[in-house]
Amino acid sequence: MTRSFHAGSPFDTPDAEIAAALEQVSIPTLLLSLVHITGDPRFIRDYKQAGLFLNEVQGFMSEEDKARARAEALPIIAGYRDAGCPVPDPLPPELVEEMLDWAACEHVGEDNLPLVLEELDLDGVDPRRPTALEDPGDFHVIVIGAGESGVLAGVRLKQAGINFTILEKNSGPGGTWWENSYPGARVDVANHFYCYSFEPSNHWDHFFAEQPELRRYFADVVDRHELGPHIRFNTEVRSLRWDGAAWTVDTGNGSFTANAVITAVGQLNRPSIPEFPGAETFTGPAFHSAAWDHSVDVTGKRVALIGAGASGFQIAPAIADTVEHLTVFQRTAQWMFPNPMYHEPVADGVRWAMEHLPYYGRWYRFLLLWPGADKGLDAAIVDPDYADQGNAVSEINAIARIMFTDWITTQVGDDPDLLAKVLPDYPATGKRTLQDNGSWLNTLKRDNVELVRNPIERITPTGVVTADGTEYPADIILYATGFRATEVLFPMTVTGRDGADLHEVWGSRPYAYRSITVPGFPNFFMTYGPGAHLAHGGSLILNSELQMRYINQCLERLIEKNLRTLEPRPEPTAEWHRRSQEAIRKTVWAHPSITHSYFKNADGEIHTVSPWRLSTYHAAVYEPVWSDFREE
Ligand code: N01
Repeated sequence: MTRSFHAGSPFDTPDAEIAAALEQVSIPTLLLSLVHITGDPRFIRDYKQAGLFLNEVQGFMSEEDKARARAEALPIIAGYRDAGCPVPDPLPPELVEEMLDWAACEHVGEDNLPLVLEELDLDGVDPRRPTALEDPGDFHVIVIGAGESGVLAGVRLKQAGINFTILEKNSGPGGTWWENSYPGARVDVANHFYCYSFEPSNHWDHFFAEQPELRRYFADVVDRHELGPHIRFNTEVRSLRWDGAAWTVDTGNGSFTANAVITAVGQLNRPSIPEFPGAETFTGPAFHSAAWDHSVDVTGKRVALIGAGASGFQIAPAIADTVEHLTVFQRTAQWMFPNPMYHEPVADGVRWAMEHLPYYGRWYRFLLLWPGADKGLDAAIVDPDYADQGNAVSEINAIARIMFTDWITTQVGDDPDLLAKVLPDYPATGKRTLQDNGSWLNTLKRDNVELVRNPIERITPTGVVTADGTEYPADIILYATGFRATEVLFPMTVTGRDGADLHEVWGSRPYAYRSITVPGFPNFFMTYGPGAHLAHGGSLILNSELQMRYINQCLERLIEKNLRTLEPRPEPTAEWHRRSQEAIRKTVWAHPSITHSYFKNADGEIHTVSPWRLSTYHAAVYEPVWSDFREE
């Protein structure tokens, strides 16, 4: 039997080191691995988890049970080592399902199994990998962007044997993780889930990696898959035009032609800086969080931080102890999710287990996926029968509000002024909920930090003035004011059939059939397009993998049937858009109390966010319904 990566690599670790590692691992995950090593289901039947909650990976098990599990595990793992770490026999499907239910602390259910089993990938076959085409000919694909989804597109196109070129505006890969180098930048989805299913790095330094580590991860994937020769860096796409037979892609660095185009530009890429009157008169350095000017030293300076969404929330704690004074201008208070692991390093013992214990990494991924994905949607969907709609949209949503409120009030303590500023006035999870380990409120409580909730009126040469006339002096202004998230594909011009301009076709309401294709734009595919943003959780990498499998199938169809064009028909596209809009209006994100949110366009409508469970979207893009497409 060949050894799949997921089965763990052989080891000769001495008993004492194994015992030390077992002190650090997730015990539920260890027990699941023991079932694989021994084939004996008693390791899940003899132990019970008390529950599964996001970022709590010990199943709330008692200390006694955890100690018992470690004691049982040590001789079994030592025996496995002494036997040469043989690849465990596959487990019967019923037992895997029992393990899933045990790990989830609930019945995972038929609907979720296809997605979950794919993510587990116990067979180690990389189930989303495309089959290599027998004769791809000279069909050529342009991928726009070498961030998370562009690198993925490269991997999958290469595996399929399709010619491709990736055009990237930056001088290296990683997209968001290349650009966002501000102090404190780190991911807010746990990394053992926020990584490609087929490149499950076991080496993360942190559970929520900092930007340099993420940037390295994507560069490593590029190297391992030998994508370098396919990428043109420093090449920004300005426009693309369908000429009836092919796409012409214009960049600041030459023109390219392609049979098909895949956009992989993300939604959170183009900085948005509000037009505050007088901003141009400010005499000090002023820059956006995604374009951090590392030549500017904030040490000992008076810093105005405008915006406190996910980026500002990370910047403030990272710079507060070096600046002389920090003024944080926050328009809307944010809900925070308690996450004690947010800044925690991954212990050596955990890394050892990821590397060597069979399927430990796969089950750990599941422990992150299950509570971290569709559970968030449960709390976001409006229950029309819930009475107190101003406060919460459902009973679960109300419970989240109580929990988050408690997290905030306990930390603030006896400071009613601060509490009034930091407690949100809209239902929980109505905007992106931030991961928090207490660092935000600790920062706001510092003597050299002030949180301002009054609206900004103007900027002067020396500071920021709010609507009440107060001037806050500043040497540096940091704009952590987010991105042009609702302007999909901005600022590129995309011209399709008969000269149609995609942005004119869309207006302020971008749409796409299954978030990927648009009628009138043949052989044009989007990753992370309209309706693909995951506001409720999950990992965008997972979403991209599902989308890319679908795109690969479309390309395969074009090539193998020798088609000239493929595009969705208007009727199924309109139907998908109608259903998506109907669903999105019944979520907390559309709540009328939320006036500012990057999910909403200028009209207060939501077109970029997915209202679907991951399993629903998985089924929708598992394979194309060809009758929904027009082929030529
Ligand atoms: O952007 P944001 P971000 N006057 O749009 C404020 C991802 N991300 O860069 O809330 C005054 O969330 C705005 O105020 P309001 C993640 O998905 C991930 O912080 O609109 N203020 C808000 O405070 C995240 O959600 C990670 O009222 C103005 C801030 O600027 C997304 O990127 C890290 C204003 C913008 O917050 C974007 O996060 C960072 C105005 N005119 C980002 N206009 C991790 O993985 C805007 N604001 C950790």
